[in-house]
Amino acid sequence: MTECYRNLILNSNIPIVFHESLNWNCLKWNSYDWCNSFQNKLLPFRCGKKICQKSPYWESLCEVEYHTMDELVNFCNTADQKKPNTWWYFDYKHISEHFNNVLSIISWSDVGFREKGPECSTIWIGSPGAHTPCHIDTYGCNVVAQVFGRKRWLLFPPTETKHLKPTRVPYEESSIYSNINFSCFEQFKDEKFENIYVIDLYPGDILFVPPRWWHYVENLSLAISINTWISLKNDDIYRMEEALVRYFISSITATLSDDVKQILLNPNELDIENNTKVFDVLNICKNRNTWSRWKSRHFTYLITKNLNTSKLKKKLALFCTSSGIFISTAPYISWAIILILSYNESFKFILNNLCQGESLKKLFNYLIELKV
Ligand SMILES: O=C(O)CCC(=O)C(=O)O
Repeated sequence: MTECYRNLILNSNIPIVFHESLNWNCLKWNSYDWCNSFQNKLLPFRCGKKICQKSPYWESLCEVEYHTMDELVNFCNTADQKKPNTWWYFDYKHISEHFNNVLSIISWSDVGFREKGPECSTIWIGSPGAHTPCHIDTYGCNVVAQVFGRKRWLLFPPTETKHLKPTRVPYEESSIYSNINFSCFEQFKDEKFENIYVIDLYPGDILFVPPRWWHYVENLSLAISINTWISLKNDDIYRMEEALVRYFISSITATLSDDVKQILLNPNELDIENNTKVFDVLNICKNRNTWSRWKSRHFTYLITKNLNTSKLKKKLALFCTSSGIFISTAPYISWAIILILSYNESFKFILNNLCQGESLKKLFNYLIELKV
């Protein structure tokens, strides 16, 4: 049976819900059992307001407050009277960093992923109304276990990207967000989606989210879910492309005003100038040979077809073979692209298309089409 889950998950390009399929012990726990297992630990909760505004309630707008699990349970029991318009979310937390004592409740081998230890899991605990704005995750696919309470998922296939108003350029560790505020019905009731899946999860349910499906997620009650991401073959290529985009975008925006940055940048990653992670990723990709798989597909094409400067060509060719040289030649690449973009009215168009998740590949293809 567990192999059956695995095969279905790895071969599906639509979401799958396995109802009441988990048999983890914690499914028998009530809210007090959960409180006991967290032992009065103070947890950082993202705190938001249930307000109907035009844009999504970005994670960076939320204040962080520290509370225990007991306080969360009390808050959920009394919030309606005391603070009707607020929610708390302890979200996207690596479980092993916070609760080593609850690791034993998790077994991904029950769903066919024996290679995934409990430590490869993230936990999401929140009050009713706590939510994650609509986005896609750039890498992997997602297996979600609903262990307590009820949670609603709105899921959209990648073909809906055109209707979801992606916000911005994706780069390393990015998710790509939609500009639509799904926590407020008024803001999306007039949008025309061809495909939308509404899935309510109950304790014991398992949800599979295929790669690059958009999702908006909201707690319908005090709810706890635990998930793990399954890596996919092309993740390292996407990771590398995003790292390069991050590098380009940080160069492009370095001298811009904060107002312009607000428009161009991922609201959750305004620290774009911090590029240390980029080089870590590029080095890992170099070690895994991602460079050779990628450069032959896109980069040499860019060099030969588009950048007709022999000096630059030489430098770019060097760039392809050594990440050490990458560091010194990368500004050239950035500036070449900035130059091209700044003379081209399609700048905005290109950035918008970058937002649609194909990152550099798209940029390069557009440059080729535009014959710049
Ligand atoms: O449960 C949530 O609030 C969001 C989950 C999510 O975005 C994910 O697992 O990728």
